Amino acid sequence: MKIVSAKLYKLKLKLKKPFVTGFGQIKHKETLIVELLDESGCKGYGEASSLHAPIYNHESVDICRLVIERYLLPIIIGKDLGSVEEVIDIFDIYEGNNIAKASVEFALWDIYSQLVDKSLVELWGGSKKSIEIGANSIGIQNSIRELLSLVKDEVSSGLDRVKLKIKPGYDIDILDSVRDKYPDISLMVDANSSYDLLKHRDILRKLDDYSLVMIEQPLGTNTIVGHSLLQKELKTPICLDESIKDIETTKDAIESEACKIVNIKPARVGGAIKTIQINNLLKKNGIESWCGGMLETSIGRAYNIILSSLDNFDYPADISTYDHYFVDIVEKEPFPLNGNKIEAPTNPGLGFSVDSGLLERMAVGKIIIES
Ligand code: OSB
Ligand code: MG
Repeated sequence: MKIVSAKLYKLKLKLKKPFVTGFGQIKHKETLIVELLDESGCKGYGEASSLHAPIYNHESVDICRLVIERYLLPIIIGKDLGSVEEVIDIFDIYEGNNIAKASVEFALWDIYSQLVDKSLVELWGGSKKSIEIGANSIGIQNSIRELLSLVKDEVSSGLDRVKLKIKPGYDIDILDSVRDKYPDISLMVDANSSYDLLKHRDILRKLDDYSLVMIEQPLGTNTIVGHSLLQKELKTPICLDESIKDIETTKDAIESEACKIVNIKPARVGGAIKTIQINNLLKKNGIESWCGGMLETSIGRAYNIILSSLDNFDYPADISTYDHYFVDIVEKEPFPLNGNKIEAPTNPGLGFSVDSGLLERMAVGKIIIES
C-alpha cells in the first residue's frame, strides 16, 4: 500500500435540535472526513468525529485536523506501507490524540480491505452477521413533559434500552417520572463525567433505586479510583466511557473493579486495532462491552457497525438511525434498520461508496496534501 495524497474535509452539520449532555451543548456537529488515495487509484475514508470544542475529550475537530496534517499524514504519505498494524505502532510515538489516529487508521483499513478483496468483518474477526441497536440517546431536556414525550417515542420505536443523559440536578426527579410511567423498560443513564464522588455521593447512591441496566461514566474522566470506590457502593453496574482511553486505563479499571461494563467508542480508543485489543482484554476478564457513538456520519458509523460484530459486544450499540439527529445528510442511509438490527457489510471496505462530490460541496474547510 502506498498513499499518494490525502484530502481532509471539515463539515459542520446542522442538528434537528441541540444535543445537551453533562459536558455541554452540541448545536452543530462538526466532523472531519479523511480521504486517502492509494497509488492504484483506490480511495479510503475515515472520520475524526470529535466535537466543535474539547468538551468530550481534549480533541476538538480542529485539533484533530492539526494532528492529522502535521503529525500523522507525514508518516504515511509517499511511503511503502506494510500492514496497518505497523502504521499504528508508529503513530503511537505520539501521545493520545486517539480520534485523529483512528480516522487515518480507518481510511487505511478501507483501502487495505479493497486491495486484498476481503470484508472488514473478516479481517477484524467479527462473528455476528447483524448487530442489535439500542434506542437513540435522549439528551437533557428543558422540561419533564418534553422528556416523557421523547421517551414515549423511543419506547414505541421497539428498540431495546432507553438511554437518558443526566447531570447533577437533572437526575432523581426525571427518573421518578420516567419510572412512574415505564416501570419495566430497560433503562440506563449516561452522566458524561458530571458528578463528583464527595459532593454527590448521596444522589449517586439513590440511582440504585431505579433498576437501571447501567450508569455510564458518572465521575470524571481521570478517576478510575473514584469509580472503583463508587462501584463498591452500588448494585447497579457502572459502565465506563470517557475513562477508558487505552489498554492501560482498561487494565486499571479491571484491576480496581471500577466497572462491570465498558462502552468502547472505536474513535476514543484510537481505532480498530485498539478496539479489538481492549475488547479481548475485557472479555478475558468477564467484562461486557458495547459500541458507543460520537454522532458520526455514515462513514464513522460504518466502522462502528463492523466492529460491533465482534464477540463480547453484547449490549445494544449506541448507533442511532442517521436522520434522527441530523438535518444535513452526508449520504443516504446506507445501513437501514431491520427491526432492531443492522446488517454488518460483507463487501470489502466500509460497505458503501462515498460521494466525494457531495463532501466537496458540503465542506466548510478543505485541505489537500500530496506526496
Ligand atoms: O457519551 O455517548 C456519549 C455524543 C458525543 C459525545 C459523547 C456521547 C455522545 C452520544 C451520542 O451520546 C450517541 C450516538 O452517537 O448515537
Ligand atoms: Mg457516554
